[in-house]
Amino acid sequence: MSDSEEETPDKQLKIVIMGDGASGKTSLASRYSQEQFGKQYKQTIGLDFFLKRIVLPGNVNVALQVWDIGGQTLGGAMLENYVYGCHGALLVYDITNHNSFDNLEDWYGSIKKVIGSQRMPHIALVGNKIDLEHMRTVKMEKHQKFAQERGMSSHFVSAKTGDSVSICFQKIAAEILGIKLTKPDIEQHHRVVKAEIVNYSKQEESAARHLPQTQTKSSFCSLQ
Ligand code: G3D
Ligand code: MG
Repeated sequence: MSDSEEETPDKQLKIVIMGDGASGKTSLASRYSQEQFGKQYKQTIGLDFFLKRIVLPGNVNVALQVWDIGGQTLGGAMLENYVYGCHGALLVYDITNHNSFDNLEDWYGSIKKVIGSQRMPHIALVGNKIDLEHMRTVKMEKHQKFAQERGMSSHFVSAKTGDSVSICFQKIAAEILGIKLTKPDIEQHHRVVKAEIVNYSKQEESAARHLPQTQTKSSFCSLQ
């Protein structure tokens, strides 16, 4: 609403990021805000939000007001203010931390409580830290079931690598506004994360012979 805004966006959406501590909420907000503005995301006490302008198909200008609930915990006194009037909520968990997934039921409940009899906002289930896929403890089916049962949209991201972060917000905004994203729209936002596929069974021996010991060790990750 400030006078300094040159162009009035067609729509303004309030999106809140919720979930357990250490699930990666701030990292996600930071990753998303930096990619557009190249500015350092600042964590402040109390109100943590930034504005991001995006354009959706049909030339719809959208200002996304993204709120990071910061250190707010379940049942926190300020939670109501964060959730109030939001159009969308991201329920974020860490795919390597089952507890953070289990607690989403309560986070979901806290939104319901604030919203009361009013229309529920769009809720997105976001599994973060997919760069740590080998350490995943929350099964994909559990994630899908949770989302389906509550009519939530479903996303997997890595705030660390940036994988699927931008498209996650784009999809959520589009869904709230009832705008359909085409395949090219989606592809445009997909950040390609390069991964080297190495056939260890064949290369292990030659790698061990040709590389210094430390380098050989770092090429392996443990699969569970
Ligand atoms: P929060 O805001 O939900 O409390 P943070 O979570 O954004 O502070 O992140 C908590 C920790 O998880 C941080 O590690 C952060 O670097 C890490 N993290 C966040 N997102 C990802 C991710 O996608 N992949 C990986 N591998 N780590 C992630 P530290 O060590 O700083 O506590
Ligand atoms: Mg945080």
